[in-house]
Amino acid sequence: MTDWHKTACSLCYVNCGLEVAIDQRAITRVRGDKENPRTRGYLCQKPQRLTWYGDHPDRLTTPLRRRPDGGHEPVDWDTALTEIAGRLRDIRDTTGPGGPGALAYVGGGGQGNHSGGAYGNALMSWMNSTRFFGALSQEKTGDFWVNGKLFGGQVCHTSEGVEECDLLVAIGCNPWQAHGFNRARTEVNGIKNDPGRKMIVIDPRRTETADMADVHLPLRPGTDAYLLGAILALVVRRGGADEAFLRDHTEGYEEVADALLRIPVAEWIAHAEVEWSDVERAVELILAARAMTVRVELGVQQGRNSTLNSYLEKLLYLVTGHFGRPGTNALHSWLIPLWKESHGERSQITGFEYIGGYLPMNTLAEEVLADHPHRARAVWVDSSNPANTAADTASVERALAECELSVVVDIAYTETAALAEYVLPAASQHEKWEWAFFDFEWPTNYFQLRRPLFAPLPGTLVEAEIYTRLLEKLGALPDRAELDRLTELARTDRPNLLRHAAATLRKAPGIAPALLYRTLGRTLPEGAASAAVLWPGCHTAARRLGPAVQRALGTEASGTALGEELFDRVLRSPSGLAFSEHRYDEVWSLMRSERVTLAVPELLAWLTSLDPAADRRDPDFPLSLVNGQRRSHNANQILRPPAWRKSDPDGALRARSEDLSAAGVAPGDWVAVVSRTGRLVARAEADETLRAGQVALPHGFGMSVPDGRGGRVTHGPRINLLTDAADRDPIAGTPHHKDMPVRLERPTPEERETAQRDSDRVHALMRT
Ligand SMILES: Nc1nc2c(c(=O)[nH]1)N[C@H]1C(S)=C(S)[C@@H](COP(=O)(O)OP(=O)(O)OC[C@H]3O[C@@H](n4cnc5c(=O)[nH]c(N)nc54)[C@H](O)[C@@H]3O)O[C@H]1N2
Ligand SMILES: Nc1nc2c(c(=O)[nH]1)N[C@H]1C(S)=C(S)[C@@H](COP(=O)(O)OP(=O)(O)OC[C@H]3O[C@@H](n4cnc5c(=O)[nH]c(N)nc54)[C@H](O)[C@@H]3O)O[C@H]1N2
Ligand code: SF4
Ligand SMILES: [Mo]
Repeated sequence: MTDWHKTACSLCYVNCGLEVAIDQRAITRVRGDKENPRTRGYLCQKPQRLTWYGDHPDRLTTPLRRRPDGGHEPVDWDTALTEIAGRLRDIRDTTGPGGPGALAYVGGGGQGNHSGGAYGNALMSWMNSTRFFGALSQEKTGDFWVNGKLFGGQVCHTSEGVEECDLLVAIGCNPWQAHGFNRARTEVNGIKNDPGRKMIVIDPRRTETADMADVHLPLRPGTDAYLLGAILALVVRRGGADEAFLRDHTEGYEEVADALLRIPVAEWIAHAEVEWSDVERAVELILAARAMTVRVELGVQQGRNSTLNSYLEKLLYLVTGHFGRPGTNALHSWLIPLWKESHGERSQITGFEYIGGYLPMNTLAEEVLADHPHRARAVWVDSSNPANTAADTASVERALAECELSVVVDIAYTETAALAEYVLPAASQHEKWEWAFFDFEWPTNYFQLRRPLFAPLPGTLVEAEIYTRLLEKLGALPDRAELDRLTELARTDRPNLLRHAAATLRKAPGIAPALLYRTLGRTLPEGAASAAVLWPGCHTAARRLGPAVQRALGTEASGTALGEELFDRVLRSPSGLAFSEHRYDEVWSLMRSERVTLAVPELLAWLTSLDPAADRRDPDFPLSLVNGQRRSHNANQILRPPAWRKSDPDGALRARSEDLSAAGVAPGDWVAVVSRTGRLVARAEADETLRAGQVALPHGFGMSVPDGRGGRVTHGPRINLLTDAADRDPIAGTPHHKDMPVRLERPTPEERETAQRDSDRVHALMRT
């Protein structure tokens, strides 16, 4: 009989519940966990060889320190942490007042691991630094900014009612490959096979999802704001505004309507280069919908007019009143919000606003390299691989080389780790208690605290331990006697622990995570110490969401008792649990003022200033590159062994045949992709589902892997060599990864030879 162990998939942020069979340290079989209340047994094609996430030749097993020659040497944990602590202290002590602190922190969590982030916050607090960067700040911060304006808070995040909608409008996303919501393939299939349910897809490419849609609008890349503006104008003109909803729940509709009705609809639709009749049909479906939900992703968020797009897609469901009901968009509650609230603070170096606590990821290099008294002097990276994933690889590499201290916490020897001064090996997500805060559901919301499948790989530590040891070396934690006193109180009087710790925390509130880990953590069952940081979050959630938590847990407990019960239930639910169950009308209580502020002056001004005539492409770079397409076998930078790729072994450049032949390249040949910023060579593959003039490179390649003969070889394109970090959204700073101006060329003979040799080496690894 197979012994199945519960965990979750970490290959995308849906985090499907899994059951796995294991043999020693290997995962031998994977199936969906039917007891996971959120994903209910669902599984896509990606996690079958999940074992390779934590088991490959580049797995780190010892701290590393950079040698003068640029290579790394192993050092023991105590040496690494002592040296790093000394350097951090020096940097803190020599940083003048009035700035955002000298430490730039990148990451803090990936697709399935957010435990480390809480402890990283404690380090940042000790460093008096607020300079956070991360994946979210090159995709979602524009969305957060708009939410701040509409709903009164940047942590007012929206959800989609895909399961119950009768119209799904998917804009700039490809759920068939990228998921983004629960059970995506099942849900999309369900809509396709039900004549009463419809789907509109707005994507330049006829994606797998678009192919299943009732209406596909294959717009010209970068024209979403025009098309969405035109659709909104038509909907309003045809009586699609929900007057009762607007009157009861919103402010400022008149200004919005005024701007929408001035849109030159025909001109903007022509600019988007879609068929009038298709737009008509889409508008009819929207007008007829009983429950419409709008789903967006990177096609609009990393596209031109990114933050404006986020506003328009939200207006589409707000103006039509498809909000807060079954099958529509809504907000959602959180166990603990994944990001913070910002209040208009700005970087002194770039002028960009902090959004959700973050600065734009692609200003990291600027913050380090600036000739400015408040420049970032040290870079700390945890669970992120910016040397491959942040815009403009060359400048990121320069920033890592030129800063005074760089530290990477990862499970793998990544391209970023290779450049760091210190590398600290973390236990993998299968070797520790772990969780993600991607709880984005409404009206019922879920949380899963995963248990370890294996003990930490020898030489590695869980992040909680790494950061707490470092804070101890920095003298940030109280002495042993005080820790023992609080540990005993955690055992005997947990509900009042914060009161008992108040005096200690008053001196250094930022250390709370590490303090809880060293005290409450020691009292938790089965080594769940790092879950201690969830305890105050459970109390806050119980206070904020009271009745919704009571309903979800089926309890009448309230106040402190409810928080305690929630925490216990989290600890005791290996498949995850519903922690909140809302009534639909509670959506208003999640906003600051219970009303939506529809008119956002900055964005209405932006909309009004759109000008098709000024929206021209550079004739030197006439093609639009989707730089980072989600495909069947890519998963960010998480799975490194080449043999995992069951398809697309080289990470091909895809283009229509005519765009390849125009460049003198045949399918299967090597092709050079040239942008204003860089150049790379990729395998060419014909793909007639792309729009003419649109080409695509995959996300999730460019890893440098051991070639099995003592050398290293780069697997597939390092796509951010091409990205111009300055080609970005004016509000959120998000790079325009999904619409990058490029041209294709035939590679030089040397380029072709190198590419073929590397490919042969990678293919040899795939066979072994
Ligand atoms: N297989 C796989 N799944 C993943 C990931 C992965 O690496 N691999 N990564 C995960 C992560 S971190 C994220 S954020 C999500 C991203 O998920 P998605 O955003 O859904 O995926 P992408 O392929 O990046 O881009 C979506 C679509 O945008 C379209 N697009 C390009 N330009 C435009 C434009 O101008 N307008 C419009 N409307 N569309 C445009 C592209 O043709 C593409 O089909 O995927 C998650 N899931
Ligand atoms: N050109 C272009 N660039 C892009 C995108 C694009 O579409 N185009 N997409 C952007 C998007 S949406 C995203 S989300 C980012 C993703 O890019 P990143 O933020 O760099 O995140 P990941 O690629 O998910 O890398 C996760 C890292 O965490 C490590 N890791 C895994 N588990 C653990 C753990 O338990 N502990 C620790 N400490 N480390 C762990 C992995 O080894 C890996 O190095 O890329 C962005 N960059
Ligand atoms: S949808 Fe995402 S989380 Fe679920 S199995 Fe696939 S890759 Fe893993
Ligand atoms: Mo992402």
